[in-house]
Amino acid sequence: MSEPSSPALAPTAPARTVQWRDLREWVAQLEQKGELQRIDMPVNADEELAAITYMATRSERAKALLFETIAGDTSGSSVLANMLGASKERYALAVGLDPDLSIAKMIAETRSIISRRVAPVRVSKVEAPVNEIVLHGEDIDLTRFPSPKFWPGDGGRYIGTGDITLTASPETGRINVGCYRQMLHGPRRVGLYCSPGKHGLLDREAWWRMGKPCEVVVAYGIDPVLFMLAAQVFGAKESEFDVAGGMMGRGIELTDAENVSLPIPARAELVIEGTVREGDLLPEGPLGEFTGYYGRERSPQPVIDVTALHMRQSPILTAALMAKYPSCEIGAYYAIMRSARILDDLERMGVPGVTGAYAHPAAASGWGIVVVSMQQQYAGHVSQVLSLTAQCPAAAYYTKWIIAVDDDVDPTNMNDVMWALSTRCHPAEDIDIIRKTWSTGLDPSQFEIERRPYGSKALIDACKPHRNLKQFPQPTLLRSEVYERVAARWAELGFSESPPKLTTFYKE
Ligand SMILES: Cc1cc2nc3c(=O)[nH]c(=O)nc-3n(C[C@H](O)[C@H](O)[C@H](O)COP(=O)(O)O)c2cc1C
Ligand SMILES: [Mn+2]
Repeated sequence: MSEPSSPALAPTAPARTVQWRDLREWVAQLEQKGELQRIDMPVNADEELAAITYMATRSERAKALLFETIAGDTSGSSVLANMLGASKERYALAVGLDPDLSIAKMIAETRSIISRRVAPVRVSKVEAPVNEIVLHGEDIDLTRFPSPKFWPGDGGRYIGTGDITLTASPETGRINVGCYRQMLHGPRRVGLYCSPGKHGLLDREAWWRMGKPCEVVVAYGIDPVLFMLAAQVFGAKESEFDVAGGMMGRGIELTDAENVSLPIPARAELVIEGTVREGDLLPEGPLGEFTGYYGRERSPQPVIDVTALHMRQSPILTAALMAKYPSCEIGAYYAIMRSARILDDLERMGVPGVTGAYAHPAAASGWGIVVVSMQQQYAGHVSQVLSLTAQCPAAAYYTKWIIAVDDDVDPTNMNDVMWALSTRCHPAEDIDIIRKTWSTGLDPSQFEIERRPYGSKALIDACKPHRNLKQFPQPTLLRSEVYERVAARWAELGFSESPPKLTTFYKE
């Protein structure tokens, strides 16, 4: 057996400050740790960049890829792909954790990291590195920058995938940070796709109801913390900049814009300012998605009119490939953060006995399956944990399979989970289905598009049956004295690595 799963309570870790301030410094760290691969041969942004990224990332251990020469580029840009990807090590480097921690420990640490808040810091325009070059109006030509077309069926070139988009609520003034895809239409015209309910969409519609255009600021080369943060859901009253600052242990540096009242991330690589007017639509999409399929059909979507551009010399643009695991940019970090938030939700509800949770990234980037581990304390406990996990805010969207395992099973270890499913679960008795649950049009398992928002969930009890806990056979475990004796002689026996850590042993 492997290590037991993480404790349900978040440890009170000391506040950490990451060792880098922006994308460039983070890339330098990656290189120093052997986590960066530079590609200096010319690469075409049209399907070739994505093909190289997809092929390299068929292995979970793929490095971040810095494409230094994009064929035909006249802007001096390079493109960073797979910046986080399936790598828990790069996730750890981005949030200041030890890359050697187990996934279960990273989930536990992440719970404390995402609970911290540090307010942004204002810097003057002249101090802001993003203002090395500032362009206005007709001097701006976004077609000069590399904008990948990822998949053969994509509807266009996407300048924005690994991006952050800022909008403000006209009612509260609260600034939202979201990651929304952006298809390039022309030198100063960029599509902005937001799905229903997203804050960027709610903000822009609130401006339009007042008869005003919606101001936006978008950064296309962005550090991994702002990127991760922008793709997470926070409440409409929370400051997502404060969360990002908390994750870095340092306030996010912001500066004033030229034309809009929103701030500009001062250390970003390439930033645009603009407005989105009601009724100004152009055909957008589709784009190959995190599900491993194309998402929505091409449809008319709002367009940003770009009025100012800020950039550093030789900017590094961040591109996020959406694909089947392990090739998806939102691999490791989505799974870790979602698992942390599921544990937070279960703790808030006061569910006893939960010892760990994992939303495995191979299940459509952590959306499809949640495994929860627990110590059974009373009859009906497993059913309670399964139902509450299935519908807690952090897990309710999309998740189809909720699997409960005993606390001797590590939910992050799929070998262990399959063992539990195969030896402790009796399908005829241990599976319940809930229907008409919260899902998405991106799930292709129901063919009729209108049905897709209504999902269903299987609750799978892969714990030892509570009625027969006492009679349930002991697993084959080592006697602890024998384990200790062998572990002490491990090197002498000719093994070069340290002995495996075992924590559960045979009981007389
Ligand atoms: C690479 C990437 C691309 C994304 N593209 C979109 C998109 O085009 N539209 C959208 O609504 N959400 C998209 N998302 C998901 C949103 O970023 C996510 O739902 C986030 O919570 C949105 O922020 P909000 O909660 O402040 O609205 C994308 C996420 C990632 C990581
Ligand atoms: Mn938001």
